[in-house]
Amino acid sequence: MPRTFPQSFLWGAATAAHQIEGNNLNNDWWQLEHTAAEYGVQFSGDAVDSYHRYEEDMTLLANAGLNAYRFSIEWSRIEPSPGKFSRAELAHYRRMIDTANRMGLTPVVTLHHFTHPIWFGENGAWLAKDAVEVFTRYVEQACAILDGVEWVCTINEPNIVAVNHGQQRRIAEGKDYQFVGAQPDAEIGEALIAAHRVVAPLVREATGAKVGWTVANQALLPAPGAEARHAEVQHLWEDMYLEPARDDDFVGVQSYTSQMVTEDGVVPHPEHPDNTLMGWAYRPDALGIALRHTHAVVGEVPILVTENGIATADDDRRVAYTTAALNGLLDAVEDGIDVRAYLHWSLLDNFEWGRWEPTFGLIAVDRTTFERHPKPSLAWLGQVAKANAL
Ligand code: GCO
Repeated sequence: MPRTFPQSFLWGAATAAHQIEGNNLNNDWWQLEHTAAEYGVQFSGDAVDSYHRYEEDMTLLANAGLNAYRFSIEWSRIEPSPGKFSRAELAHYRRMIDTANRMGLTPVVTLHHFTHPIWFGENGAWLAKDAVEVFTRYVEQACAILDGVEWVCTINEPNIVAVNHGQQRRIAEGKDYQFVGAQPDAEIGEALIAAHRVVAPLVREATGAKVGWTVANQALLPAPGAEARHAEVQHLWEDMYLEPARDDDFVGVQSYTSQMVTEDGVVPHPEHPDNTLMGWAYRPDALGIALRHTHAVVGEVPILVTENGIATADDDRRVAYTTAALNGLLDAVEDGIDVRAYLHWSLLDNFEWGRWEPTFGLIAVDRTTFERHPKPSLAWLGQVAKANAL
């Protein structure tokens, strides 16, 4: 018996500007790529040139039978210097929204996906006294192009932003980069929460969109005896970011794997040596755990799965992983959890933040010619979407 998904379910794929556009010369990641070669960081360069090829990318998605596309707009293009906004770039992103709508793809638009303008970083990034004000000024300008957009995400994975920027802060303070055991910097986290609390109602009022943010969920499970430590880590890594979502129109769940919490903190599950190209355990059951935990914290706020996927060169494994994850999603729905969307990470093989090897895409890209090569998993996901059943 096929298992069916809720009515009007959104089926799509997700991307982020810096990972696919190419030549985001003016953001902090571009800067990092060009200063952190010693850590083996690779360049985004032209990425997969989706800045110019977004129409082709959306066509592939829509023709496969999917009905939604999550993408981000790039702050550093829109506000190349403080308070100076580029009408041309705003118009570019408006064209993307119009293109998606024309193709029957519901756009899910992210305002901040990991990158900020270099000048914002030089001013102290999220710890600057005026960070919230400066971010709000950008968001106000972005609202002008969001007319008719139904779903807007303010900040992608604030909990991971708090890890990454916490590292930058450590380095600035003369401490070493922490390869193991890095945790979210709670002070940066508080600044991100403050920003979200200001801009979410503003976007809601200006555009009528449903507004929320998307939280990385690691399906954290306690090692025997480490329950108290687990509760602390759960708060620091996820719950402090989920709690503000109780006031929102939706929350995004982003799930890839499960991790364990011991007295030493977050560690990989020892019993899962079966790794992916990210070095993460193969745990498609993580999505069900993530949905249940998120629901327990946010209550009746609707949930969108805004990212879920696997880095693998074996496309059959991608289908197997996604099938198992979707069964976990259906179990959660059967238990009364309000899940409205499944947006697969990712539409395209892309720049995985310093690395090109982990391929998450439903579509492969030849990085010399930029030719797109859809993988069988794209057609498969399209069939599931069209049937709205598994
Ligand atoms: C993330 C991201 C993506 C990553 C993906 C795989 O939010 O971490 O939104 O940018 O590429 O999660 O690591």
